[in-house]
Amino acid sequence: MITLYAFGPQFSLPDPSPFVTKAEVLLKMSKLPYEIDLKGFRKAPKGKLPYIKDDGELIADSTFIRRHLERKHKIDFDRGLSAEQKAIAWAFEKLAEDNLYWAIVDARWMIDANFDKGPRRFFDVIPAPVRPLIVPMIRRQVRKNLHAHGMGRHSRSEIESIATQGIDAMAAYLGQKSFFMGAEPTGVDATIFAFAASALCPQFDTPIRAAADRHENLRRYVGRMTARYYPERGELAGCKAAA
Ligand SMILES: N[C@@H](CCC(=O)N[C@@H](CS)C(=O)NCC(=O)O)C(=O)O
Repeated sequence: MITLYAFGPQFSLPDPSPFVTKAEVLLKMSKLPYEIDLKGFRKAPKGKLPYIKDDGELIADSTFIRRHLERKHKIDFDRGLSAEQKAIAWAFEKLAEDNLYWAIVDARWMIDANFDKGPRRFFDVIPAPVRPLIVPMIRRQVRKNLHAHGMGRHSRSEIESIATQGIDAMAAYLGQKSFFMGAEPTGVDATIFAFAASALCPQFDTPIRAAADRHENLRRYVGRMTARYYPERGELAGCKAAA
């Protein structure tokens, strides 16, 4: 049995981390049995979630989790795709993970109203007397991370325009297809779904959400992915589960 180390459902999402959701959808696609452990963050090999334990072996990072499933369990997530389609899928995946992600982090962590109803709640589990020390410290660290990445050096409106362009590109490429690369889901859908749902998350009121909300095809796509991979949920990120 594979163990997926996760944060656990929050903000009406399967997980606040799109990377954890991506890893979970990949596990669901692979149809391998897995369980979720919410207590693994402190022992994370790369200091981040997700990671998995498979037969005693720890694999950190959603990209390497996918590679592990492909190699060890012979799962072909890109069945039927040409080399050109695989290249496009990889480029969109990294657009979401290495660019859009940081705009979402900025919106959730740096806008006070979003922080208060979102990430601040992560710290409800630590004793109240130390919260006033820990919470600003972690928030400062996130600000540093944003700065180191580069996204944090832009003005808020510049960040939002970059995020909007990424979302528009995702929606344009999806077009009227059922899934990102065609009629059936492939590996990239785990990522696009996770990030589209994060962008659409109704908990956070941001231009990023407005940008995603403008694309009916993206909302219907999130609903379609929800129906397939989280059928127990009637809706996710404000999108009705429907095939
Ligand atoms: N490249 C990693 C990114 C994972 C990641 O950024 N995880 C974040 C949550 S979204 C995390 O665990 N952050 C904790 C920290 O940086 O302390 C992957 O694909 O899994």
